[in-house]
Amino acid sequence: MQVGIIGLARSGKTTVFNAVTRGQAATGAYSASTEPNIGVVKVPDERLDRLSALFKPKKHTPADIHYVDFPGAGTAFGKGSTGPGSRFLADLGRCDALIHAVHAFDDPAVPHPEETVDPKRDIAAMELELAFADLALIEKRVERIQSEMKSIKASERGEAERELTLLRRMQAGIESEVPLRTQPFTDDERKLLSAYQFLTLKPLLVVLNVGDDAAGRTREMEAEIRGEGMPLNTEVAALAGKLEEELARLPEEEADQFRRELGLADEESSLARMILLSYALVGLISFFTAGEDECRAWTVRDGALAPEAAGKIHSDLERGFIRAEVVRWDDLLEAGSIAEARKRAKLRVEGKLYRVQDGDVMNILFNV
Ligand SMILES: Nc1nc2c(ncn2[C@@H]2O[C@H](COP(=O)(O)OP(=O)(O)OP(=O)(O)O)[C@@H](O)[C@H]2O)c(=O)[nH]1
Ligand SMILES: [Mg+2]
Repeated sequence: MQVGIIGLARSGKTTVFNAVTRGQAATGAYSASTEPNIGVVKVPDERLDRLSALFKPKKHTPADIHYVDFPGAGTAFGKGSTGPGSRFLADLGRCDALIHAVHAFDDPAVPHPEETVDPKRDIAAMELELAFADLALIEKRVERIQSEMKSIKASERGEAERELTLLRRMQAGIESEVPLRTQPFTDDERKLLSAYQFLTLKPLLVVLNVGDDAAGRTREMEAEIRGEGMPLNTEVAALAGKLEEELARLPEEEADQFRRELGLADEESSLARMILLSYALVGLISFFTAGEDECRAWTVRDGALAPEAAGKIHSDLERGFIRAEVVRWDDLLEAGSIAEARKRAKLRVEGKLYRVQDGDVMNILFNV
């Protein structure tokens, strides 16, 4: 899974990125880089650990989340935000979810580009920016279909018409301020849409980057924003970015000690919290592949069918998908081996329409 971090210039994107990934990317005046920072965080999963204990594989590979921190410098949009107006539009499109880092700290050394600190304004502005990018994408696609309409076969015309109708419905929705995240789609429509990279379709986590002095009041600040009504499939998390960045650089014990001294001992680490929130927000589940070579966790969206899951492993497996052998992770542990699971009729053979369940261990049979 890939999560993109966007926001106004100097809102603390890189600071939040460092806090979450234990990264060392340069921030502030030193962040002259014009390329995104990329950090990988391993997702802890006890089920995978237990599968590895059984198979003793050569390789143990947890799922990971890639965080991409887009630079503020060198972007085309407005006052240098890394929103969709930037040259990173295509990169943003490839993200599974977005984190919007919002400047919610007051520091004269780091003035807000709009001069005042106003998270609600910034949240609304970014939402608008994302909506505009989607409208532009819809328009382009509509024009394309219309120009192709004359030359396509009569048998394919129906499909093109259906797509046009869908795009127009989406457009009307966005124009009346309903982001794609909250518009209803059938499974078929979703499948069609997955070929495009609509930004308001992506789950969004708003991270309020608050000052150190507010570190103990993060829950209150989140509640205040939520009270205003957050759109569906969005979440808000407040984080004292700079403080968390510093804590993330310390050995765990020292960081815990610090947290106690600051009266923050009850708070989960920002790292754990962001992983959980990102996962829940995107609606992800994990499935496993297990054997003597490798035990590995994979992530796929909740609701994905077997071929889509297979495609996470390799595109050939999706293209040439024949069927999948599936066993629940705990059934496999209890049986002790695939062969024994098969004997106990715990191993199922599933086809293209199988909806993958969280905790499935899968073996994909394919032919390309
Ligand atoms: N006081 C305070 N300063 C912060 C906080 N978060 C970030 N900063 C400072 O604000 C400046 C900008 O932070 P960055 O993380 O580089 O912001 P950015 O959004 O990545 O900036 P660009 O990539 O240039 O757009 C740095 O000097 C940070 O140290 C915070 O919570 N409190
Ligand atoms: Mg930055």
